[in-house]
Amino acid sequence: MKKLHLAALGLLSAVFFMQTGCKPKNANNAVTADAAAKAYVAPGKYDEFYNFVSGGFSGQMSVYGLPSGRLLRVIPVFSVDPEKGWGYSEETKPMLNTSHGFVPWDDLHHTELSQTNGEIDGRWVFGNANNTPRVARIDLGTFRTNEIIELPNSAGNHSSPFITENTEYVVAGTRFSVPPDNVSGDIPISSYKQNFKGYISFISVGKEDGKMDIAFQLQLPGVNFDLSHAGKGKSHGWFFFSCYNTEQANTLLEVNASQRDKDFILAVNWKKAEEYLKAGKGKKVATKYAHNVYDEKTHTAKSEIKTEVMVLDAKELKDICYFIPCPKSPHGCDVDPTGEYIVGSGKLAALIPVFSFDKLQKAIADKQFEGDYEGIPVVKYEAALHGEVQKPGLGPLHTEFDGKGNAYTTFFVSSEVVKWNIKDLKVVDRAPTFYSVGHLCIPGGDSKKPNAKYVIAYNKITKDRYLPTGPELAQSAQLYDISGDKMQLILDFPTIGEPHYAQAVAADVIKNRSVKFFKIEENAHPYVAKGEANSKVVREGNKVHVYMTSVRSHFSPDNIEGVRVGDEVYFHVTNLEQDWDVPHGFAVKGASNAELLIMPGETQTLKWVPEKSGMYPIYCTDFCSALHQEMQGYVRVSPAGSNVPLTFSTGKTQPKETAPKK
Ligand code: K7E
Ligand code: CUA
Repeated sequence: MKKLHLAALGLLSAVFFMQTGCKPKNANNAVTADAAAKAYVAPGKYDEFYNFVSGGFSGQMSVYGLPSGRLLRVIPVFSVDPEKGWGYSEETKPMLNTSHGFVPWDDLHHTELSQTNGEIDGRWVFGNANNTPRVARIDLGTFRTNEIIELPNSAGNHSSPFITENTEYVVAGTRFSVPPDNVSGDIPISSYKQNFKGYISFISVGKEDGKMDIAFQLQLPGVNFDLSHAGKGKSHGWFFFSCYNTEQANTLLEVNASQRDKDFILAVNWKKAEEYLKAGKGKKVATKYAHNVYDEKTHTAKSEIKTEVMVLDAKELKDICYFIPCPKSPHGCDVDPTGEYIVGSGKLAALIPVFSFDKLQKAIADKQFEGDYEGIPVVKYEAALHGEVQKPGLGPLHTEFDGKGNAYTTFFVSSEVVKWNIKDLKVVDRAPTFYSVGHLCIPGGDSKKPNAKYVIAYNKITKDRYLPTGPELAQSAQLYDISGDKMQLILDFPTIGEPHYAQAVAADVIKNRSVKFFKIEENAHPYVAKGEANSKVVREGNKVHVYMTSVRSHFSPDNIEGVRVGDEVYFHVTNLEQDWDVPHGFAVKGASNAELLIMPGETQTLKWVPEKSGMYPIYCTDFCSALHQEMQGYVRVSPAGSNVPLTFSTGKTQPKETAPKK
């Protein structure tokens, strides 16, 4: 009895601790009177910034306007999206192809905007897939995912898709070390230390077209790579990765990967790696990974399985990689706008170490090593250290910069954003978050030129902040004005999925590149119908191809007969509109598929395999005109072997006949 009582007391005090740990004291008066005016964007007025926010386990990316917090768009990336037909239309299915086949979901943690000379250039935004390792490139003309590349020898791609200052490379480091693809993974888990390896991929990005290719992979010891950021300015040519589980545990990592006092930040000299590559020091290794590209002319994606990747062994090629000790399971790994300071955030550490690039270079030149870790030199902690921020808060995770010499770090456990001076390492301000903040974002906050008007905190817990909605509550974003000395909370809004990293940029960098519609004369889709006169239905064996057009407010054809049970029907719908913001939708009763949402000038295909004879309505799903509700039609399905002729028509009482193709 007494024991039980004590246990209950222990639990209570644990709950109490968690609550006081989570909930900041001044929660009630956190918003001041002028906050509403600062976040107010009048109806019809544009926001000042685009904010690209990762969707976490939703697998998507969402786009908000700031400072209003208005949701502008959800961009489907790694997860199917019936709202837009993403992953349901024949044209987009190949985008989700992998070496494991079609994977309809993933977990997107980080967004990264492309840069030129260390400044955001507004061309593309990249996203990582944390489950089945992939990197996606989204075009910021169309706000659509244009390319996805899978990563071999990897499992969980977390320290990604961070980029170099001219978008030369997007990186991807494996979160789980695993046996490489060219050896059997069917081995005892207990053989981790002998057989598991960690890989980091350097994905090259085409200067003009953005096309991605794996330039090389680095083979490293079997640890968990967590986050990364590229050097910039003076440290351009280097990349920094945090890693944990240097204990190489394979079970109960919460205990077993927290044994060592320090884990590492890995410094990679990628210019050196390029030299080795040129000198022929790489090895081509057999593997399989998918590379999927969406073509804006054919409006169709192609998936290719690649079978080789170039690997550099960091153990043999000694001066590519160096480990820097970093306290207690580092998470965030952030580089300041000058490229001199590298901030490591140990989740369990009571301080924040800040490393100096210059000191690191000197330490390497002077061989100030404390030994090696599986053949990779370990630089002495003090030799690379600029200094430590003392007692900043509890549970540091991520840091962004304002370009005025300040860093802003999130604290998950103490639920706050803390502003500190990079040079003297003194805390200058702190603001509570509601609650348990993960990432944060300052527009351009990881570039050479931050635009530090706001910081946005992305929170994991919103208990008591919004109306209850059952067991799960939305995650949230909180916007702070940081134009003055003190951070000022001005807005709080729920988000899509679970936001991790986000990036923001002045609207002017992107808004004028926005595509308004696709030119119909440039449409090179093999099943396009460029005008109603070209609409038709063609049978090829059991495949029925419908070349359909849509324009306000009818489909052509809108009456089809002669389809049989057992047929595969492909509705290739071309949207003939040549005007902004006039998509048409397309749906068929009973189809085990989503709708299509076809942009002006585009062709998209819905595959339908009718299983019962009968009458099947089709209709437009997007309210496109006053007579949108009239935008409908019928498909008659007859039993297998029926001799009802294949006919189609629009606005005719006598459907015209077409000769069945042989
Ligand atoms: Cu800190 Cu996946 Cu970037 Cu989330 S990670 S918070
Ligand atoms: Cu087309 Cu509604």
